[in-house]
Amino acid sequence: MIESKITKMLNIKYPIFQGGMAWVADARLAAAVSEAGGLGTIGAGNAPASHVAQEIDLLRTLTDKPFAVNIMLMSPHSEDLAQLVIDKKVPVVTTGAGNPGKYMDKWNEAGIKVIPVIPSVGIAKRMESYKAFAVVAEGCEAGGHIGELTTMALIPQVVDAVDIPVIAAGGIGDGRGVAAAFMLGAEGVQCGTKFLTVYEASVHQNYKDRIIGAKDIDTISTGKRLGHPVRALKNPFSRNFFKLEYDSSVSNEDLEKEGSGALRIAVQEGDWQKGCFMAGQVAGLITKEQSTKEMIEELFNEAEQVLKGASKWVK
Ligand code: TUI
Repeated sequence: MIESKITKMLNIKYPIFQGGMAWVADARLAAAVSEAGGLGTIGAGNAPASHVAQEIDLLRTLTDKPFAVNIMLMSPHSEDLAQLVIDKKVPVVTTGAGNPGKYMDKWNEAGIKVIPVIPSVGIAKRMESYKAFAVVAEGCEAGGHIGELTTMALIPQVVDAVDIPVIAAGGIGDGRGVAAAFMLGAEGVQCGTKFLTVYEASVHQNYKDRIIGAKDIDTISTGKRLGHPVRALKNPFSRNFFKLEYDSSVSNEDLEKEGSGALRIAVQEGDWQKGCFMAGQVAGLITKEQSTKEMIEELFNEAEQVLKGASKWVK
């Protein structure tokens, strides 16, 4: 059993959040994670509030355990979603891809526990000043939209800079990674890629197969020129995007157009030529499909063994 401030404060069994992956993190996946003892998350992505409202209602028919909704702040629907989570009395809100500052007061007043995902110390401190409940500090090993720093460098610096709990994300793919996150001072972990291959993830089989088949060097970060770098599997889509990014005759507008819709194509159609298969560098550690419950139990059994054995280094 690994207990932390996060398990106690959120009333969950395992200190693990499931990332709010756009198009992937639906009610079925989130409910499976919460039922297994972690914090399941519905990822709003670019979906309208009406769709997310249905997902929240569906999740509540599947579990009565705590859950989160992730609001991706680049979404055109963020304003509506900010109100929806209040109306639906969502217990925990995580945010990504931006600064949630303008919503913090009303979320705090509504009693929502707000846990922004952040890529740097400065932003973590700003979130603490806005009275965030905790932060998820995400290193650039993660899949999807990423910052500059690695998890190994980021976590201890954020832990030293803030007094609120820090949850580590990016590059955590097995029990050793979970144990390492605790050693760096984190109170919990968030995983995304690891949840792509669970049975309850409604992701195209091609996506799952490509994650399972990936090696350590099979991801690439593209889109830095647009101000929002994204890590995904190397494939015809991402290699072409990388090429266009370094072609000065291609405008930023055309580059944005090239990327739009590509994540949905990967998740729903499994199209290896045209899809953006967002994934973290731990894809190379993922070797099988399994149930969410088994995956979380395996992860924490291994982490416990590693943490218990850690004293062998000290003479
Ligand atoms: O948000 C994520 N990962 C995501 S969002 C996403 S959807 C998307 N699709 C295409 C292009 C861009 C996004 C896919 N993956 N992770 C959390 C995260 N948040 N990473 C980095 C940040 C972040 C960046 C800047 C958080 C705050 C921030 O603040 C900037 C400011 O102005 O304070």
